[in-house]
Amino acid sequence: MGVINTTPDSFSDGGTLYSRSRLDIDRAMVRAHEMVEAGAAILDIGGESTRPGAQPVTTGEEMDRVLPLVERIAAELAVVVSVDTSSPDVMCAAAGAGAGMINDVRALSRAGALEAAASSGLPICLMHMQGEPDNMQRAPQYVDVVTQVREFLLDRVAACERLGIVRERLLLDPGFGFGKTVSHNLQLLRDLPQLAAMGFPLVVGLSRKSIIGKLLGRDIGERLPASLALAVMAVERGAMIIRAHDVAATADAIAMWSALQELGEL
Ligand code: PT1
Repeated sequence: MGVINTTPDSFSDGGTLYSRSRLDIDRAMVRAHEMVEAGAAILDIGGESTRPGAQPVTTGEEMDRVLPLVERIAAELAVVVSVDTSSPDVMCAAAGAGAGMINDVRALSRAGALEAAASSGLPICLMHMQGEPDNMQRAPQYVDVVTQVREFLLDRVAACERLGIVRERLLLDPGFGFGKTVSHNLQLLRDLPQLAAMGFPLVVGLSRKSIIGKLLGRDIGERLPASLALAVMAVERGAMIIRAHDVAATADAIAMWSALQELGEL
């Protein structure tokens, strides 16, 4: 899953798709084509930054950023378009514009989100977060992070099922970096097989995140090698979808793991 941020303040590639403070759709399309060429099966389009400390945006602003791009990618490219949103209105509009998946870091907790996602008919990724992006890294606390993330996700699955969303439409994500310390993130990665055992496809996003900065002292632009290591570790532990900025490099790293895997099956 390749990441395309349409926000001017993305943590990793903040505003690189902007020219004269306007989102440059043609530049975003070049990025989309490159990612598909490099092996992305899904492109995740986000119009609200959810990195630590980020401020919310209005629905109108999010719509203006995301919809034109969802529409063009869906029309031009053979790839599933995922819309990274918590807003029910954006979910409905994106589904109408050709989106093939909803990715909600708030796991459909906003008023109307469960209903909007249900009526879209689309697959949905439910992610765990403690707090809100604005404050989530202030003092994350868990008694047992793995158990609590698992129980939260199962509660959200149950909420989806009550609205008639069948399990086959759901993917789960532990939400690395969303209200978690370095130790919480490491415990989740170590015990990812326990989360995979819930029986849903797991989405994992660790690409360029601050856990790498905190452990290795690397700036954002120096986090690719560690991101690749984390991607392979996640796949090894049962992740099915890796959310990544550097699609070509990530696809190669995972292809090497796959080659070894296939040998084992001979
Ligand atoms: C993710 C994810 C996401 N991450 C899903 N969607 C972001 N399903 C946005 C940091 O610690 O992991 N899964 N959508 C980006 N959010 C963050 C969070 C970016 C933490 C950076 C950090 O640096």
